[in-house]
Amino acid sequence: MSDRRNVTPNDLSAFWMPFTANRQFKKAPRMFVGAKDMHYTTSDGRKVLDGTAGLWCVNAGHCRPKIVEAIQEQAAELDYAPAFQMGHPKAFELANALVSIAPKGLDHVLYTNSGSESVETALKVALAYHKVKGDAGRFRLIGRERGYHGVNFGGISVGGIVTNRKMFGTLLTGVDHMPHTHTPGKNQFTRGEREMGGEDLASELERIVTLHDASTIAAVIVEPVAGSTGVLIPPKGYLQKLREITKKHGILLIFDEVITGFGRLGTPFAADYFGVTPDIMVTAKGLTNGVIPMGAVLVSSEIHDAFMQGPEHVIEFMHGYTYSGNPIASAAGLATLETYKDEGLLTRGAELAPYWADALHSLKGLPHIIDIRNLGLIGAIELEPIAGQPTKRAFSAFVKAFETGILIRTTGDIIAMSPPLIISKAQIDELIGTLGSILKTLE
Ligand code: PXG
Ligand code: PLP
Repeated sequence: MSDRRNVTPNDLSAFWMPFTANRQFKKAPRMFVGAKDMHYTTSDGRKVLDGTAGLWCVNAGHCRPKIVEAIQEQAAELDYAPAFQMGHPKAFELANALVSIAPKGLDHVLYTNSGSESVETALKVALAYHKVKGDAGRFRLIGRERGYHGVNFGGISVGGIVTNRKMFGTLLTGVDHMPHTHTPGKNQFTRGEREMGGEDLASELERIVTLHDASTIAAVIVEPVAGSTGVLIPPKGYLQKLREITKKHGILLIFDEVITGFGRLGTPFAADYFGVTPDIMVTAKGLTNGVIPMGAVLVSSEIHDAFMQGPEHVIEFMHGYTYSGNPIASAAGLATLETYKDEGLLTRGAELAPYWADALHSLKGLPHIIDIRNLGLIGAIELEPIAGQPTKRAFSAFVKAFETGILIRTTGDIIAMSPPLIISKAQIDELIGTLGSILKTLE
């Protein structure tokens, strides 16, 4: 056992950091100590322009007054209330507020504390729904290659990121995957949705349904726009076709809107952008502006009502978290939705998207860039990997960007950006201009 007396306040060794190269980080740490609106402040006092809304979550910008006050007040008034067999008003208020901005038909909310927990919750609702309807033969879950659905067992099982799966044994059984929608070498530098092959790609689901038989399939889960894997914009017609196939076969369609929810595409949800309503919608991140951990799963009345039967004293769905609908998270969620509403942020992305797209695509022609993609206020720049050293080129862009004063994200050799929805045009110019100058210096 290590001797705890040896731990000094500045010792970085105890915290085993998530999705981080720990040894490399601890040799040259990058620390934020403050944030306001579009900027972070580093431990050495520099301002860094936030090009990623934290990790795709701070959609209204940092330390917004309404949200800060709501949290402070709630912490002093009611800190915690038991989540099971007890309630408090704000959890109900927030559920109503969420339903009022959600696509029509998604009328009930289950709370979680993260995107990963939202995914587990959604998958369990889907399986249990068929069971309560007397259709227990529907046990299969269908995800997609390169899909990211968080890091818990259900999520990595339906997810398709090999490095996130391969260490963890058998995972869930009864899972299959559709092909991903990444088409390197085709459709590069397209603005918005890609033209080719959407219906054909979605028809792969029909092949999987035929293979397993529809009567064994409970649900299909996809990100409307795959974010974590490097921003894969769906080809035109793809999501519409998935909806058509799932409906035809009585299979539930789950949209994982952890990244696309809360205005990222210039509409409240991606479901609105694409005109496709799923049966279950998974959210987190932007729900509380990233400030307090919280997620929410929205389900149709048909699903909810299927559970509301049998003796009334019996718990209808054996699931929930100690912190489901936590009072402080609920207060943060309500203040976040108010901030979005006050400032028109859930649709502001639609106004800015053409300017954002022009700025991003102006980088075409710089060294190493093999693709540029955009949708709403999401942008990605794919770099040619250094031969034999994948991820290195993009990571060095990330480090230089941080040192120069902008925050970007990289995954593999793809740079992803998703600024807070309050970004100004001048700040878009600054972000993309700085990134352009960094790309010119890359090895
Ligand atoms: N589903 C999707 C679609 C996500 O993008 C999760 C589930 C899991 O959420 P939690 O809250 O458990 O992390 C996510 C999270 C990145 C990045 O830079 C993406 C995520 C998280 C951290 C970094 O791409 N997505
Ligand atoms: N592990 C143990 C021993 C517990 O008692 C609980 C909750 O009561 C959990 C895990 C789950 O924790 P949570 O509800 O915060 O997800």
